[in-house]
Amino acid sequence: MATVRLILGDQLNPTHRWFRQVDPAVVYVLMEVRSETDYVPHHAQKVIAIFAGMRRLAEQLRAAGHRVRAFRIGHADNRQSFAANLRTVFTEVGATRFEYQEPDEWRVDQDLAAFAANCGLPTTVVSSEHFLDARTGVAAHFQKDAKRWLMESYYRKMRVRTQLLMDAAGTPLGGEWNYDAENRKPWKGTPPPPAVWDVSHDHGALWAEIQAAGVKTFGEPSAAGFPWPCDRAEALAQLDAFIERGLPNFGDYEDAMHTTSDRLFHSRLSFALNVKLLSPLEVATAAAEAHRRDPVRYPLAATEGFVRQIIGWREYIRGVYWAKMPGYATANGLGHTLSLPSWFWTGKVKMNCLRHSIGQSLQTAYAHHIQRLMVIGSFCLTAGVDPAEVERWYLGVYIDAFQWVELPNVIGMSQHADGGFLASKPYCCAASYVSKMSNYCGGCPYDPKDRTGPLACPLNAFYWDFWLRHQDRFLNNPRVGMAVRQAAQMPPAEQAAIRKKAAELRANIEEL
Ligand code: FAD
Ligand code: DLZ
Ligand code: SF4
Repeated sequence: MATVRLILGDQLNPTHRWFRQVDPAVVYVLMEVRSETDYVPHHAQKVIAIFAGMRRLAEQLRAAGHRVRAFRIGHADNRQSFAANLRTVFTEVGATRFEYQEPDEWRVDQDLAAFAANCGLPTTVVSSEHFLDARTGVAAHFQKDAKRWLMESYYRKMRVRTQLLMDAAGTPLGGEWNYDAENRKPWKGTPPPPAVWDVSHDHGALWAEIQAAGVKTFGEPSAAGFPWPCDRAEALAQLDAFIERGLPNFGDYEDAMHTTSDRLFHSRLSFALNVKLLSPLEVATAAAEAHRRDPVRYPLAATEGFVRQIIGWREYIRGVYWAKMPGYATANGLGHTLSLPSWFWTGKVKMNCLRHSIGQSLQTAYAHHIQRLMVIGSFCLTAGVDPAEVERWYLGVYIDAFQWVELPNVIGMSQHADGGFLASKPYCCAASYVSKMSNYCGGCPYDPKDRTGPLACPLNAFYWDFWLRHQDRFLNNPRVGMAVRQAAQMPPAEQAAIRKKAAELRANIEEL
């Protein structure tokens, strides 16, 4: 009699109730497999971080007395897929029961359900005990046939449910639910960004194993001085460091970008959260508690902004994913078909904002929200890149990219490919925004003030051409109607020059 329990690469929570009791009749299985490393090209650091985390959890479970069967990527007995390896283990241990935690990815969920239906063993699916809400919680909150689900309304419900940043009367602290308007300052060098809280692992041997197994990756592995946490203690130390050093200025500079700091005051906790080393409730509670202790050092606007990302956006995005899959993956509401430029894989582009943001992503597997949304994503949206190609790139490149969170952010928030279901406006910008929120334009060969000249910033022609191309769709959108009207009221000659410039840029997209 043996129960086999599967632990996926993003289920590294050592506090899960599974592990509370040692039971010699239970065998935990973790697998480094090619079916997971190869379904999209992955950044080297993402593969290393997931494998390192799985190995550390396996070690910890063994040390606590649990039975563990771990498949390493290069081992001869590894049949390189969940199903094939599970069958091996079932035979090895004489399995009589199979259990797994609810997967977060639609593809894996489907595959495991199909496997369970055919494996001949009674199977139980248990909660991963990570999220605040059920997969269906967001869908249940909104009207079924609503054209748009507004995050803000769901977020308020989550504030009430968690009682975070609420006063005794049941109203939001400070009287407002959302302080976003206070959180849009550019950063000009002061206050200095906090000393970084990265760990520094040497994963040289693991990286050699990954390469020897033939796993194809891209990006800088950083195997020496590897910065991502691989266990809960390291993740908790990073949470503490963020609260202490980053949170006080998180709000003010949340939207700022600068060549001298790849993160400014952002937490870099997304990897630890997404592989479940940290729980969203403990992260949001730590921030709210800091504000309660010292509201001067931890302003309400900063704290509320951070808490909203975790209990609002993160949960809402997950609910949209489960409500809209599998069709969401192929949504292309604006009919965009341009191929992703090859420099997304090399960073070799002259546009300084993109060179910096893509180069940083390839080097570090990380970019913060505004780089993802308003530089890289906005370029793809206004140039008209096929959203499925954009989605594939984002899923591979970022350390925190798991499809349940990545896909709605790319398809919905960034590429507006879902017809505006998730985002109430297309998030896009011209050079004026980049110039205001960063120092990128200073080191750029293009002119941020010009729209159509030979050295005009490409973002400008793409931006205005985007509104011209899609004016019928967005003219009545209260959030962007003004920009659309501005484009529509330009003299015909100027419109023609913008369209011509954008077409030329598209034709020469590899040379930008
Ligand atoms: P912080 O700015 O410190 O924010 C704190 C936490 O809030 C993050 O760690 C994250 O868990 C959560 N959060 C913030 N914004 C969002 C959001 N929009 N959706 C969900 N959670 C959010 N996040 C991912 O975790 N994985 C992805 O693959 C991913 N892809 C994205 C793609 C695009 C096009 C965009 C616009 C955003 C994407 N995000 C993704 C959301 C966000 O950009 C990252 O969570 C954030 O940049 C991670 O860095 P951080 O931990 O320093 O975040
Ligand atoms: C992303 C990833 C990678 C690169 N490798 C593995 C792996 O070898 N084994 C594993 O269990 N999980 C891996 N993952 C994460 C999965 O692709 C997938 O995203 C989650 O397990 C499903 O939620
Ligand atoms: Fe980017 Fe244009 Fe500024 Fe260059 S000028 S950094 S391309 S916004």
